[in-house]
Amino acid sequence: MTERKVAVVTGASSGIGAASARRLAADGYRVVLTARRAARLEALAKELNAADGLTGADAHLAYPLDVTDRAAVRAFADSLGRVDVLVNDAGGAFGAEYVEEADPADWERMFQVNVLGVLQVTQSLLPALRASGAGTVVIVSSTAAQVAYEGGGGYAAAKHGVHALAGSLRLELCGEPIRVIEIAPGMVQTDEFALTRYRGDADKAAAVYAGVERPLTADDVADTVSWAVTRPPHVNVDLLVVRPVAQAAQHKVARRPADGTEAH
Ligand code: 8X3
Repeated sequence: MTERKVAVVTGASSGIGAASARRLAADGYRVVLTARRAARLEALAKELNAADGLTGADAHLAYPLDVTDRAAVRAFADSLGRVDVLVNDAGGAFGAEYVEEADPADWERMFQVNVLGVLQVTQSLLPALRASGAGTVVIVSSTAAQVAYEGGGGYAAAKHGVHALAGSLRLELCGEPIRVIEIAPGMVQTDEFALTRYRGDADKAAAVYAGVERPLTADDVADTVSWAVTRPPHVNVDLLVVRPVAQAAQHKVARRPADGTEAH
């Protein structure tokens, strides 16, 4: 039996999920990495195991999983022993069309991964989190969980949905030793988020961050995940909003124009 506390991280193949897994491993957790892309997960688990000198049952684990596959999520939960922390990071934005033009299939995918994925993984792991005596559920939402913006209708609707899930769950678990933490990042520059939203259009993805002085990185958000998770168990960080200094609000972003002069 492992002595380490166990943290399950979804969406751990890249971006905030991978950074959070790295950070929680550094914090001393045994990390169970899940995402659909097995090769990436296995490479990260191998890296973390080499760094921590872990082998066998104590080792960090890569478990390929699609959080939208209910039966697979159940089987995953059944395969686990101890679980102290669950970080729900799997998510994404698919398309940036205005509501008038949006494809309901994109919205359905966004609801599946951003809302129902969190529901299914959280439901399935609650018994183990409860059994830990001091469980933590982290939901990585977005500032899109708080405000709508043009072209963000489906994503904002899904993230508002998972914000509501976090709120209901926190109320329903009141009196139990499980805390529910929502972390809402604003502009974070990762390899894939904007590229996925713009369906692989690298120019449009790059334009999101153009001229912005230091957008947040995945490591910056992982730092907040780590901080919230490592507070004493009676301390619940209900909602943590984190943005780059250059983004005062969703629509208020300071950008340097291409000629280098300052403009706000
Ligand atoms: C990502 C932040 O501004 O693209 O969740 O909605 S934003």
